[in-house]
Amino acid sequence: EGVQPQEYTLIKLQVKPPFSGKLQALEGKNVYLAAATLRPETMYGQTNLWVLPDGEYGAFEVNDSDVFVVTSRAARNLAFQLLSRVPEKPTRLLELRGHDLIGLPLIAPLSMHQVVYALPMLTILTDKGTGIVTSVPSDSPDDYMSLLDLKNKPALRAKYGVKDEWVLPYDVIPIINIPDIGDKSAEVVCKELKIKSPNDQVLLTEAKKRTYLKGFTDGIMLVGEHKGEKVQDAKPLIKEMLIQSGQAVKYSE
Ligand code: A2H
Repeated sequence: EGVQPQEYTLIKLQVKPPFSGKLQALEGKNVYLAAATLRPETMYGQTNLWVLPDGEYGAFEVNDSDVFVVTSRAARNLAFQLLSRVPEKPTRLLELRGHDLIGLPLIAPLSMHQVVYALPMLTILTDKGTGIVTSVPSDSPDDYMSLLDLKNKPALRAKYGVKDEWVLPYDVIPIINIPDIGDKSAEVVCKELKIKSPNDQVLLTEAKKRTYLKGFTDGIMLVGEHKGEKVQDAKPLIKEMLIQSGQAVKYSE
């Protein structure tokens, strides 16, 4: 972890009731998978959510009605920022593994889809953010490669119990234009660099370098309330709107 605190936006993806499996114990509550992002303006392009299959998560009480699913590490940090009822000890209602979360149907703020699904990503770090990552394959090379891998490999889907209908109907959605790159910058750059796998860290680091800063400095919104505006200008406005409307919260670590 760096010396400077990183301010993330936690996007609240709500689990659609009725609940099944372990989550049945939470029936009647609003349960959110809380995904840490640095790019709240990209939420229009969400196609799914990522969890680490072997990751250790918990369902933590925020208040009488709301529950956040995050790693225990994130819950401890969040306790001081948000789960303030008993700041020193967040109340864990359920212990969960990533495997328990795969396939959950979710309502994702700003997404063009009525429902998106929680899917496995093997490169998630458990010591960063909440261990839950929302997927925007148009603008994130990591998300693009992980989604492509699941789409291309029936055996990979079978290994993690992923149904075709959670993955195959979800195509990359253009949401930001980067002059000189195009409308789906992550896809364009992953193809240019001929990246073959979500584990190709060296090339993915290069892909992120080529897209991330340019997306911020030169990007133009193609969708939403700030269509036609610069990403730089739209980003803080979209972030504030998500927070004010209760669809996101701030989180620093
Ligand atoms: B970003 P930084 Cl569109 N493990 O959100 C792996 N990756 C994680 C993570 C974890 N535990 N927690 C968060 N992240 C991802 C959107 C996005 C992101 C776009 C483009 C680039 C991008 C949609 N996914 O990040 O190391 C999250 O993905 C490029 C770095 O703290 C989060 O923002 O700088 C970003 O990494 C935080 O990374």
